[in-house]
Amino acid sequence: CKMSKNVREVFRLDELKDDIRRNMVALLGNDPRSKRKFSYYNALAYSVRERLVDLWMRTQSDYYDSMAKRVYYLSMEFLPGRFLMNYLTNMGIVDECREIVAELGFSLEELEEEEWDAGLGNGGLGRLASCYLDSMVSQNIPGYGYGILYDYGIFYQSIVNGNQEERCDNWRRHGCPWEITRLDTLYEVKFYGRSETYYDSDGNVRFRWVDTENVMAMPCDILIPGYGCSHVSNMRLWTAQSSREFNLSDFNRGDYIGAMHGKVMSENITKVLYPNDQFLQGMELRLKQQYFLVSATFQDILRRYLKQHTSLAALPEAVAVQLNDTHPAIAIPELMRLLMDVYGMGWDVAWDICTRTFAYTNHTVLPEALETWPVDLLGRLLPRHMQIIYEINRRFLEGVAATFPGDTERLSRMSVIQEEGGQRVRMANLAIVGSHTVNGVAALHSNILQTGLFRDFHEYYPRKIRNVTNGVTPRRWLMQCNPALSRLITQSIGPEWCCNLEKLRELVPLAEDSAFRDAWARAKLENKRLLSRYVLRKVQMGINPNTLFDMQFKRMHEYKRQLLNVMHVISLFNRIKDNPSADITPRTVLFGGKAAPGYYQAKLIIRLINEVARVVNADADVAGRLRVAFLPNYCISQAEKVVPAADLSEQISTAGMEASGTGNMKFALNGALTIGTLDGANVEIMEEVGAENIFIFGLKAHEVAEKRRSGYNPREFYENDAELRRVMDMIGSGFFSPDERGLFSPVYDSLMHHGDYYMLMADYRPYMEAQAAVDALYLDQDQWVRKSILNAANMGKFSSDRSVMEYARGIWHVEPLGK
Ligand code: 26Q
Repeated sequence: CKMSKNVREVFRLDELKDDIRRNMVALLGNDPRSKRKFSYYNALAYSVRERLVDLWMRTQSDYYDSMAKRVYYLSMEFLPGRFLMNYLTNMGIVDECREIVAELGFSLEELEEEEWDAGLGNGGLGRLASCYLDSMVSQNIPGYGYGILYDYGIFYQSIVNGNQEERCDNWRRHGCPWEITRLDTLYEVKFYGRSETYYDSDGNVRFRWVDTENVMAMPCDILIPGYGCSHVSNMRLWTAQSSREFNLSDFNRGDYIGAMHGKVMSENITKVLYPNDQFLQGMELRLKQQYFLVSATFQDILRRYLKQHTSLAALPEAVAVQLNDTHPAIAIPELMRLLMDVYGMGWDVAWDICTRTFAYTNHTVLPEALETWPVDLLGRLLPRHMQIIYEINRRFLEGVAATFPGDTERLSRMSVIQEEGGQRVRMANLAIVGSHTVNGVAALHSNILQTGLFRDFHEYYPRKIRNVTNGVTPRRWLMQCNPALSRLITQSIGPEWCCNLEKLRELVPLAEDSAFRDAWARAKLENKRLLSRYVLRKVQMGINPNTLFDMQFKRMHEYKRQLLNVMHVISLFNRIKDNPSADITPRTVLFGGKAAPGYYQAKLIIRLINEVARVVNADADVAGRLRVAFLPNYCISQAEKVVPAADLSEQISTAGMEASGTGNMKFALNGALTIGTLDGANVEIMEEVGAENIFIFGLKAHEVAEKRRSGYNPREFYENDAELRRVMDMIGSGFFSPDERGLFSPVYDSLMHHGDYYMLMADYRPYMEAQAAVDALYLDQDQWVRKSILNAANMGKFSSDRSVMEYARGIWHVEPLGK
């Protein structure tokens, strides 16, 4: 579509092979005759990257010359995965490169496999940030990602005797050809110390932050090429460097090792990504990471702004800052501090600038994931910010009290400071008060924010809380990961779909064309074959591509209910054992996902999946009809293999708990049918594909809430459903853990004795019925394939291009730059 120019010329493809050889020698110091794949991957990567630098600089000077408003996407996590194929895809040179690489004696796929994932995030929130960068730059919206360059990304998961083990992800051990380190740009970030009052020359009271411990922030840029490459942007990731004068007094006193200790400790700030998703532990180092990101980023933002402006008054017209959850919300008091203490503004002017600059995206309603920081911790690490937060809160509560006189309960609910159980700062409240717009990530979720979690705020600021439904980039999540299907789609409706995903609607009539359905089924089967080979390599298990591939890949969490899926698997097992000649639809049930290292229950469910798999896969009666596997180390590059091969996508969270989900979109876009609850974006997926093309079951969000209120009794389901009872008793009695009978008692107990908070027992029977409908439909391949096509065809809404344009027009107030 946009790929009109002659890419051979633009990217000097005639010279690419020579450049690869040159980089082998000059950059990597390798023998050009070497046949090491890793060297060739690197040499290719450098040769590709150098072809983008010009375009990047041109893009940046376009932004500068047009004085375009810039978007800064602040996120503690980005999850880009691998870069090589994404660069080639967006440059439009995949096929050309494949030929050149073949002439060098390699396949592009084998070089691709040499790259280690950039796993600088936990899951959905980080991947969303990466999809949004792709969509911003592909649509000429001047935007940058700002984050942290962790030395160690999300841990590497292996499975040993059925249990998760974590190993450190030393992802840059062999270097990273994509990063451009700016050794010469350093910003100082302050910590600790105290806030001091003084009088300026006009006699006004002012504040300064003194006696601080300082750490330097060094930027490292990674280019983000837009599709068609008319624009190239970057993410800027910060790494901590000790400051040169660190602990100078210790050096002077002759305490060399003591002084070095301080230096080393300060560089720890960017060592490791916290592997918790949806759960908070208040660690000082985490708060340091957050402020480190924010302080360095704002120095960079203001430096860039002040090159073209003399006053900060127009900052909101030139800069939009999106806070990816509350993790960077300390940016709000930080900008206040800069405007007042460094640039001398008064409170009201500074506050007006602040609230017109920030917008905040909420990604969760789980109470255990809402960030709060102890006042004493925050006040010790960032004393001046703590003062500013108190003042923000004082003024805010004054306004609330004026609107709702005498409503002290409301004041204590809305306060930025939580008083019960020791004072804590509620980062969500701070982010709402300091932003002009707050958004949820799917229609249902935004509704829950308005009427539940942030209800008081919605009453006070009736237009502040809105919805922007998440999306995924069709470049990585269809074009790049699924060449078989992409080729078929392009042959049938032309290439425009990848920048205008609504075009996929043109596939709808083709669902009635039997030749097209056959071609669709062939592409799907090819992907399933490729995945089968991968599974064989990874877990030494053969799976049959002609069975129904039933997949649940996502972080392990009780609310996502991988356990409910296991309960279905056990039920199928029992049915086969009871009636070995039963006519059942052959299935392969695949799982993947990491559990936070400290999340005992989630780790136990991984163990249960593996023990159930062991029993099921070894059983002769079951052979050929049911197989179960857990694929270790789910990550972006694994998702790119799994997603195109799925027949059935499991999206079965307790209604009201999954903010959006984005895996649901990726699977459906690649032609999987969804089995799911009316949760998160599943609701909108159903609206788009039609209720007849999706398997929806279970309690609705409001029913979950009602049941919680009126008293939910999980045992009732146990007593009234013999099949469920049998499943529970097998788990509880050690059927799957004969050497350790009590191993899974905590799983049993959580449902039977601890209230079954996620209501698996209530949803078991409806889920079983939905699964029966899946089985029946799969037997009618013609109908199945028809629905598979209709699913992909109706995913247009879930392009991150659409999401980003909604942010751009409705929140950031930026327009695509003309070109
Ligand atoms: C917070 C404080 C300290 C340590 C860790 C954290 C932390 C880190 C990551 C808390 C939460 C997260 C991640 C949240 C997340 O990924 N949420 C998901 O966001 C997706 C994108 O909007 C949604 O699709 C998912 O529904 C939501 O679960």
